[in-house]
Amino acid sequence: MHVDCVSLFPDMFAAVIEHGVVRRAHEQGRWSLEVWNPRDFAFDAYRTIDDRPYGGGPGMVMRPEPLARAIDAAGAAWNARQDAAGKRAAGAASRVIYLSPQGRPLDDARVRELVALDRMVLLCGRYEGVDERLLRQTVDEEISLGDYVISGGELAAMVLIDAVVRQLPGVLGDERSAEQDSFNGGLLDCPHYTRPEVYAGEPVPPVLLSGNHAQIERWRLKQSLGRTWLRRPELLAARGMDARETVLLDEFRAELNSGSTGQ
Ligand code: 9WO
Repeated sequence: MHVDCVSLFPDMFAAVIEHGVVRRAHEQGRWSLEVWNPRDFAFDAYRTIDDRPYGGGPGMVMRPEPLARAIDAAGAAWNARQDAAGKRAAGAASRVIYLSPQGRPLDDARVRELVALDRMVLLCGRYEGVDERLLRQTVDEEISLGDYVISGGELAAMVLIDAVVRQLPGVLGDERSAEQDSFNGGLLDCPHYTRPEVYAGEPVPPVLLSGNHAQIERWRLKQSLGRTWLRRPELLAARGMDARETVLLDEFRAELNSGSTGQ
């Protein structure tokens, strides 16, 4: 996977190159990153990348031409590399993605589809946003991470990079990747505990100390179902439950009413 980011703040992307699982995958060549600064593609005397909004109002809007040139330059560099590797004819899959609250909400299913791309171009807006004509003509897809505004698209782009890169083949260990299969099967994660056995008067649920792996697996699934039912009922409705899961969720509800945290 190759990622081209178009951003006025190239240095921000050190955050994703320099840390953790995503850094290791980068070092191993599983993905590559190039950042393109629209400032370098602004050719008027003042190298303007933004201007006042037509119709008036506060703030500034990013001009389309420097963004289009930056995106084109990224595409040309990619094509040249593909040609050099003799891969051009194969027809690689690329998408130009704009990160904004107007986009389609990102979920695990879409992340898994993006993993199949050879290349993503992530357009990072600043100020009040990007000229609509650039979005219409050049952007394939608009993605939102949620219903809130942040100061620019960079942090959202890095969240997307992290979510996609950790799903690339071989990036997470084998045991993790099996368990990571499809967002814990469409359920929220179960609670986790580590040492000490009693913390601030609260013990670890005894079943986790029992060594009975079938019972532990059963308890974890019950907790996942219960938490999803309590916190994100729409996820449960979207996914449905089999007979065993229905029994487990009934047990969770009964234990909730009796105040038991138990087995
Ligand atoms: C800025 C602003 C200032 C005053 C009044 C209204 C305003 N709206 C915005 C705004 O939405 N700016 C955006 C900043 C322009 C596009 C890039 N920016 C952005 C992306 N903010 N939040 C995101 C984002 C991306 C993905 N998922 C959630 C939020």
